[in-house]
Amino acid sequence: MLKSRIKYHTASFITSAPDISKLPADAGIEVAFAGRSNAGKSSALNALTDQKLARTSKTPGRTQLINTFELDEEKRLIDLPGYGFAKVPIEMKKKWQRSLGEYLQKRKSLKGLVVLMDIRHPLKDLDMDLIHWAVDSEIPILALLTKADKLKQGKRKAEVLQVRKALADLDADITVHAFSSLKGIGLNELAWKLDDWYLGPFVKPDEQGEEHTENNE
Ligand SMILES: Nc1nc2c(ncn2[C@@H]2O[C@H](COP(=O)(O)OP(=O)(O)OP(=O)(O)O)[C@@H](O)[C@H]2O)c(=O)[nH]1
Ligand SMILES: [Mg+2]
Repeated sequence: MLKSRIKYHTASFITSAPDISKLPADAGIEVAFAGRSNAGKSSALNALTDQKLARTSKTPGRTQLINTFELDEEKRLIDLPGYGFAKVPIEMKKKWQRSLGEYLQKRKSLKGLVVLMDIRHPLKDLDMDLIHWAVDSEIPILALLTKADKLKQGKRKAEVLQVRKALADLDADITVHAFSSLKGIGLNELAWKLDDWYLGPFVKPDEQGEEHTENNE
């Protein structure tokens, strides 16, 4: 059971949009899952919601529509089509790159981007393009290094540290965690970050109403 403030298992499918212009109205708060095809976006959404909401596949490039889900009227989750799939015609790739950039730049309700990268080969050129667009648009990022179950713990930790170090140079709001839909690694961290994006930072009950005095000396 997830220890989150929002009950992610209540998510339900709203619509599949063929492109950005057909998405639901740009209101409320939206969090999108993006990454290379086969990175594990749909699997992560299914693990988070504990449902078979998003179609997963062994064939990369499976999710070509933008699938949208809602937690309530004000909160949406978006499963974006994967990029970088070799067999997609170049024109389609360019079209998708353009609309992805446009989405990140123009979508007002987009309050957080989950970037999923296979822990065994993170930070490819297209991942960096995506991360740069989000940083330029001041959208906070949660980078999940997926399929962490494929690595032993030592190597897993080393990869996380390396990615953290590489992204620290951007001086942006970016958090990095190891993740596995299969083993539940990083699932609470994902839910907590989404809680923060949807509801604002968590304040412990005993801290409520108290002034922050640390910097007031
Ligand atoms: N070992 C392992 N395999 C995973 C994990 N997450 C996903 N996979 C596998 O990776 C493949 C792709 O997963 P998807 O969730 O469909 O990936 P996607 O990013 O949605 O792919 P597209 O929609 O094609 O862009 C499937 O065969 C999954 O079973 C994981 O945590 N561990
Ligand atoms: Mg998918």
